[in-house]
Amino acid sequence: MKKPACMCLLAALAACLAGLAAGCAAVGERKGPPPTVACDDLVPPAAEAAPGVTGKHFVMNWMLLGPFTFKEEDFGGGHQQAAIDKEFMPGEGRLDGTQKPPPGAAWRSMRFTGGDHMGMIDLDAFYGGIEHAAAYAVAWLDCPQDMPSARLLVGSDDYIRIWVNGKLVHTYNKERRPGEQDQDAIAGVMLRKGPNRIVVKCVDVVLGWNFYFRLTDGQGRPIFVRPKL
Ligand SMILES: [Ca+2]
Ligand SMILES: [Ca+2]
Repeated sequence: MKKPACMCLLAALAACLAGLAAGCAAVGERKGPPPTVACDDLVPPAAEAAPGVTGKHFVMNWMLLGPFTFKEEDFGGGHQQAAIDKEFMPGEGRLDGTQKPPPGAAWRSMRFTGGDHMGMIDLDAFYGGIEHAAAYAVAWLDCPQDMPSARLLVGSDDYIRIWVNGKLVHTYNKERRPGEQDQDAIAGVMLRKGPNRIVVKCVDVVLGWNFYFRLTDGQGRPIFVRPKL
């Protein structure tokens, strides 16, 4: 049965409030392509650049697809690490914002601010504090030149899987953990001149649900991210 308009408005208001609680600024709901809405510029560091990290080094513009919920007893219960292996969307490593979401999920473009946690993409607040859930985050990073040995520095609460230009480059599926900056380092990532697609899958078992994502060059110097939105 079709929901009354007032119910839809209430749902939209609740989602908006959840977004505000997440310390993120809504940049508008997407209704379809183009996927370039979440495209940022990467600015490689100069040779003399200092290694200091600021909020401007984290990728904060993402197209989110979710939430995909599961049950407490799924995946063997307990820590439920196997949830990160589940393909909640077919062809998950190549999501680009054009795929039709299943019932209960939606594409939404968001610019997060991190709030009190520099660089945090707070999915738990964004999705209203739900448990046993997964979401995808897609971003396009525009490189002015080939970067053959970029390094990804990521953190997650709880599990995370990452694809770069369709290639699986990282999975964290050990103990549940609170998310922090730079928990995992992925070296030798090839970024090519022009747009590069990043797909993140992040799974929450309980409580906090978030991830962090920044890049450095091969020498560990932070790459600056210039939002296009
Ligand atoms: Ca949660
Ligand atoms: Ca958690």
